[in-house]
Amino acid sequence: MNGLKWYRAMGVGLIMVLAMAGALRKVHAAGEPRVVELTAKRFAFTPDKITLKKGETVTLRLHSEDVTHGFFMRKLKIDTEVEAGKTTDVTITPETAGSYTTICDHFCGANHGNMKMTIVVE
Ligand SMILES: [Cu+2]
Repeated sequence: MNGLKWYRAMGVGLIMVLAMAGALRKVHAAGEPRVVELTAKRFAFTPDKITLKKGETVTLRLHSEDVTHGFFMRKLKIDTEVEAGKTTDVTITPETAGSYTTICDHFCGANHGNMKMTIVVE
């Protein structure tokens, strides 16, 4: 094989590898759960009510705008915290329809006990 052919073969090979990598990335993106963005700030979650589909895997992406907050709902297997100014992901697949009250279980101030939101599964 002379030098020119070798370079051409390498070029074709490289293009094929890049094309395959691109195709794989697309497949992966299609399989990723839907993301629902939530914000925690003394003493509320925004939005304060979301509706999810039974059996659908979703990622709840919670951002704290002020201090550390908790995010807890045992039946939905949600038990996490989000630090001040940071974002935490929790991925769930709700299996039972109903209305679930999700609370902040990390003391964040005087009205902490009223900090809750509703997750409806239907
Ligand atoms: Cu809180």
